[in-house]
Amino acid sequence: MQEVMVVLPTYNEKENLPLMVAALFDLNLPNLSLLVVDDNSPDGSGQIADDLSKQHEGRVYVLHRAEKTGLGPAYIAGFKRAIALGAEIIIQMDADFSHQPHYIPQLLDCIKTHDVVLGSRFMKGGSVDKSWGGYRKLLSWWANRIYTPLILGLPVNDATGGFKAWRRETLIGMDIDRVQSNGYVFQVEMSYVAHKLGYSIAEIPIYFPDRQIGTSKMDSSVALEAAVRVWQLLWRYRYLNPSMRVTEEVSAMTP
Ligand SMILES: Nc1nc2c(ncn2[C@@H]2O[C@H](COP(=O)(O)OP(=O)(O)OP(=O)(O)O)[C@@H](O)[C@H]2O)c(=O)[nH]1
Ligand SMILES: [Mg+2]
Repeated sequence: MQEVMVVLPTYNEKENLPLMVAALFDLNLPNLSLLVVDDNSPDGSGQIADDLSKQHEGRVYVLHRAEKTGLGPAYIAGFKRAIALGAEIIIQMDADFSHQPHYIPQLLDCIKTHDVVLGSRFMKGGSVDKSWGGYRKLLSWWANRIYTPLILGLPVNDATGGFKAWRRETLIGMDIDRVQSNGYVFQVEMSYVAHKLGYSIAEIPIYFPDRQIGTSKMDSSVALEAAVRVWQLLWRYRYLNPSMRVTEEVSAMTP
């Protein structure tokens, strides 16, 4: 059975983290472990993660980073550690329950036949929190489903979606150290690099509830900035093609 590792970035998630760990283990997937990536949260999430790691020895790992540098660098560091720990399938998800653990079996099913799977809010069957007003919903739908995919030629219905399953070979092949962006654009950049390198992307519909506990701390989340940065991605990766995949043998990630 393939080893699955959930990479869970945390910054001030002391209430959500124990609930999330319990919910993940409640899935009863014997080959599932998790890696918490904590950026020295002032609320002590890192200590809570260490305690959980002791409680669930060999199933909960913790990567402590000295300072908060944003979601992108936290994920890149987490992916590299998960690969070093031998993970075959890597799941990325928020710790605030906007990404609901019960979708994981579906992600795992789909990753058998695709190189990356995306939990999608804006495909048929997907949806966002019922409290979102019409304007917010429309703007987000347009940005994720029309604007970004159209500019980049990216065949996804949720460009900034951050609930994904990756095959180990996909992340290695993408040479993820190249990915520098943060916030919403990080999610776009990862999917775009995968697509340009010819990896197959599947989507499953998800319902995305707003966080119930804690506060948002996405730093570069200004929508307008993200909209401009999409053009930068187009330029930056204009020559990227499937012949440029990195193999496990020459990857800097696998010594
Ligand atoms: N390690 C780390 N985790 C982060 C950082 N920024 C955000 N996170 C975590 O990344 C996930 C997503 O961040 P959120 O604050 O929920 O961002 P968001 O979903 O845009 O905002 P909300 O709509 O308020 O939920 C959560 O699990 C956060 O704790 C960071 O700089 N470092
Ligand atoms: Mg959130």
